[in-house]
Parts: sequence; C-alpha cells; structure tokens
Amino acid sequence: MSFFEDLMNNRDKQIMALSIVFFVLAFPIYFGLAAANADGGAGLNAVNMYEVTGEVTYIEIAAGDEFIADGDTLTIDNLHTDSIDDADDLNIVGVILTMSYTEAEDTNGFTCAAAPGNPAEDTITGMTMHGEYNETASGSNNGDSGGHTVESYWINESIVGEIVIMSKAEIISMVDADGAGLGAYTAEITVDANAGNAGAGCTRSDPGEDVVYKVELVVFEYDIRPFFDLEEL
Ligand SMILES: [Ca+2]
Ligand SMILES: [Ca+2]
Repeated sequence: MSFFEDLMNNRDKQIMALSIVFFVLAFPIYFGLAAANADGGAGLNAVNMYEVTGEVTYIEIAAGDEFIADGDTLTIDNLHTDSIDDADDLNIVGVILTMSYTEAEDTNGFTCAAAPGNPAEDTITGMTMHGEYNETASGSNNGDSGGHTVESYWINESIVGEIVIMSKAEIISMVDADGAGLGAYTAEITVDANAGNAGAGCTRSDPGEDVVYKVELVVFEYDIRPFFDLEEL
C-alpha cells in the first residue's frame, strides 16, 4: 500500500501529514515575515512610505575665546576626525561653527563720559572647510552683542523628520555620509570692525572684536521606519 492510499484511512498518518504541511508552510511564512519586519516591511529597493527620524549628537572639536583685530582672520586648524574614538563608526553629516560676540569700542576725549555716542556694527564672518565642502556666513553685533552660526552639511538633511515615499536604499543614500565626514577640518573667523560716532570732543575707535567660538561635528544616527497612517488602518 502506498503512503497516499494508506493516508486515506489512517487517522494517525493524516494528522502527521497535516502537521508536516503545517510546519513546511508555517516556518517560511514566519521567518519570511520576521525578516521583512526587520527590514522595515520591505526590501531595500522597494518603494514604501517611510518616516525618516534619528538622533542628532554633536562632538566638539574646537572651542575658544579670541580677540580678533580689525581686518584679521583667526584660523582654527589641525582639526581631524583621527582624534575622535571610532570616528569610522559615526555618521558624521556636517559641521557647525558657532560664534558669539559683544561690542567693544574705545572712546577718547574729555566729553566722552557725558556724551559717548553710539557704536557702529562690526561684521563677523565665519567659514568652515572640510574637503570640498565650504560654507560661510556673516553676522553683526548690532552695536551691542550678537552671534551666528555657519552650518555645513553633506547629506540631504531636508528629508530628516519627514514622511517620504521612496526606497530604503534611496533614503540611505541621502542621509548616510558614507565616510564623507572623515578627515581634516578648518574654520576661519574674520572681523571687519567699524567705529561709531560721538559728539565734538570725543572720538571712537574700534580695534576689533572678541569672539567666543566652538566647532562641532554633527553626528546623525538615522532611523528609517515604515510609516503607517493610523487613521487609514
Ligand atoms: Ca564697532
Ligand atoms: Ca568692535
């Protein structure tokens, strides 16, 4: 008697056969689903609705407080990711130069105590350089105090925090620096000072400005999750 003929009238064998069918079908389905879930519900190249989130952290690579004379440039160099532990494992996506400054002008004359006049704005220009990625931005002290930042990114940061319809591979190509953040960094700060005016008997001069600065690398640990609109479920 063949297995199949036997099966027709043998209850134990029927149960065994059903069990075999169950496991043969269930295991690949189970593991297939588990793998798909681990991959965000689809393969790397499948287009889906994804939410691009993640955690941003900053690594300070330089900081200081320098008086920069009018027309002079402070160069902050010898900055390199070699000084950071396991930099290769970090997704370094940008660099930020943060500057803050007040206003100091000198007054000279016998009427200054009574009528010191007003200061004139200085222009403080910051620049970051990393490989082919240069960025520059200026700010002014508005006659009193101020600050500004220079932000340079080599990823497409516009999709961070957004819900997009793309493949995972496309998103990764946009938010993963793929080593572009490794290497040397330089920052420059230039001060262009202007002296304000005062009344007769008082002159103002502006020798430069004191700038407090820091240079930070931006590390982005991205998280790409399938997006489900709960209202549509
Ligand atoms: Ca000034
Ligand atoms: Ca000044």
